[in-house]
Amino acid sequence: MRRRVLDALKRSKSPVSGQALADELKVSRTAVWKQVQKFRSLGYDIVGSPKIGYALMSAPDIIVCEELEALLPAEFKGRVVCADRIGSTNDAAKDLAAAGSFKPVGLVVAEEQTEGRGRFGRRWVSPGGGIWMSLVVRPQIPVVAAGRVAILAAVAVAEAIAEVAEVQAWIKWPNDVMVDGKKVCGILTEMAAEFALVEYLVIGIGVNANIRASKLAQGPGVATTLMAASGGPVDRTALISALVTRIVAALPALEDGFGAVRERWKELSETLGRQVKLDAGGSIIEGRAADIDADGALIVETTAGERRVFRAGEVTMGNDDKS
Ligand code: BT5
Repeated sequence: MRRRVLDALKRSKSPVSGQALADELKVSRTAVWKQVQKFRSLGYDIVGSPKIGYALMSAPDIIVCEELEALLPAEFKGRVVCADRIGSTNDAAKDLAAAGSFKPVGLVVAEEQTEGRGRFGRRWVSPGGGIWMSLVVRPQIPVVAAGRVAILAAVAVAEAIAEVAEVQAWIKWPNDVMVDGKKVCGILTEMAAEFALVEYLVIGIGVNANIRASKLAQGPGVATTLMAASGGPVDRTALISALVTRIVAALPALEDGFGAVRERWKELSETLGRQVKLDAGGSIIEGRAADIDADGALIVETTAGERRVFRAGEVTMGNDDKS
């Protein structure tokens, strides 16, 4: 019910009377009025007059947990945690998953992170206006196949950004999502395993959504935000729901049919085919990024003519065109 009043107002180009809303949603006019009041208290600017009806003038840029939950697949019901400020959503999600709460799935979302983490313990800048979230999933896969999740998640994020923010996003190996050649999203996947099987995976995703680029302080040319790229704020709730829905729908491909996900990753890749410098734990390898293997490892053809496989590392791209 909650969401339906808002959806009806969002859909309508002109004001809608309380009676029309009540008829459409098969509830009383008082119930409609109560919902309108609730949304107003959350910052939605809904004007209303008895003669003309209700009209939604503007929506606040906040993530309302109930609203988000209503957009997610059914298994998320009661398993979405929203916080204003948190250390790291990955840590919170891990705690909940380890305590057995997030079964079969779960999601933690925060408006701000004070201890946001990147790979190798690096700091992830997470001011208000971004999307800082961690998704817990429990695919029945061996630990060796877990690398595929990063590939699948990067594809889901790039596609969800294209769908919701309407900007073209590319993937930089292993799992950065780039817009206009700058980083707009980072993904940090962590896992708990028992013997050689995955117990749960925490997919941490940070998207610079509605943040002023100056707040990122990553230096010009390095990071960007969706707001800067698309010229206006994006609907963060819609983006979270689009990417979570895509990831969950694609999970069966971890076990069967991963080839299609890999092909999609390759189409969206801005790394493959380029001259790269790869920093693999201190040693620098130069060559052409030739392919990714079935588990998401990068295959580089070195200048010495060798083919080498890298599971982790840092890529810097050369200035050649991707062609
Ligand atoms: C990543 O690491 O790109 C993974 C980032 C994952 C963040 C999410 S947010 C939700 C969840 N909770 C967490 O605590 N983490 C996850 P890496 O590839 O190591 O990149 C880190 C580097 O990116 C830093 O050293 C900076 O140079 C740069 N950086 C930091 N904050 C950034 C931002 N907001 N946008 C773009 N680049 C950033």
